[in-house]
Amino acid sequence: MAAHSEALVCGRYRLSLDRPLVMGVLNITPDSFADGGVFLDLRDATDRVRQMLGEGADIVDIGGESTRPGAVPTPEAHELDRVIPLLENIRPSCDARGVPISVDTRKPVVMRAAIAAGASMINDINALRAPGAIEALSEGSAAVCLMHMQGEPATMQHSASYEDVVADVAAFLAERASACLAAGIDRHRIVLDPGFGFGKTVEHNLTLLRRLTEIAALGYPLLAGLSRKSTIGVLTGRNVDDRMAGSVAAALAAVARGAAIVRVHDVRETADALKVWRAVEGEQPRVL
Ligand code: HH2
Repeated sequence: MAAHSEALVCGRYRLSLDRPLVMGVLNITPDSFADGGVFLDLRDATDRVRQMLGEGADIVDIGGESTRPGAVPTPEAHELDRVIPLLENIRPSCDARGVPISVDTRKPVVMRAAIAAGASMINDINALRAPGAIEALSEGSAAVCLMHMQGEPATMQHSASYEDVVADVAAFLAERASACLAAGIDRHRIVLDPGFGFGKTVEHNLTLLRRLTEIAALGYPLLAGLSRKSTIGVLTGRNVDDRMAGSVAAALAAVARGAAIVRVHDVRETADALKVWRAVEGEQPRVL
């Protein structure tokens, strides 16, 4: 189980990492692999975020660009039009619950606009490699999730190859964390993510999951995003909308190997599974 005694500085929030946290995902896109087209309507998206808050989300992650394998990049203006109104809509409910909002984006303009509109975290699958991205984060106190990806979403699943996937991913993440530190981003604002499914075969993903403690040893909180991904589909033979149980199992496996945050579509089920998990691990259960 994650044993971080520290807290994550997340804008105006300090998230205690003494228990694993659930990050609820909502994509306001036509083409996301799990929920694409479901929450295009702003009201539906807002309602789903409120529902996730009730289900136990510790962080809400909203995205306006799909990065599934084969995805076509979203123009900046479209991404802003999707994300900022939703952010403004959900902010009062999130603030009332003390739940930080994360924005999943690779674009510095969107990062800056999101932070200005109240986002407390930027979740970047590109690990702040775009020109101007580190600068967008270096002022202020928003947290950043640096994720590993080999290649680009459009082609990343065509020829994934590594010397040693765990060592290669760890070296990349260590370099990106150092770049952030050098730019003045405090280490307590940094989260690392091995990027399950981003330029990785099923075997790469399983190896990373089995050896996640080696990435946790870098000393930063780890985020793991396996929810409904194709590896779960391959292992279970289930379609994307029928992968909840497999995803919960993967989330628990990640937490057992040091993940501090799990990024999931099924908030309620994951939060329940983690409650049982924590009770088994010795924490006093809250009797309902
Ligand atoms: N996975 C997805 C998107 N963003 N961010 C992090 N940090 N880690 C992940 O594993 C991760 C991520 C893909 O999932 P989803 O957002 O549901 O799909 P899409 O990219 O098609 O919108």
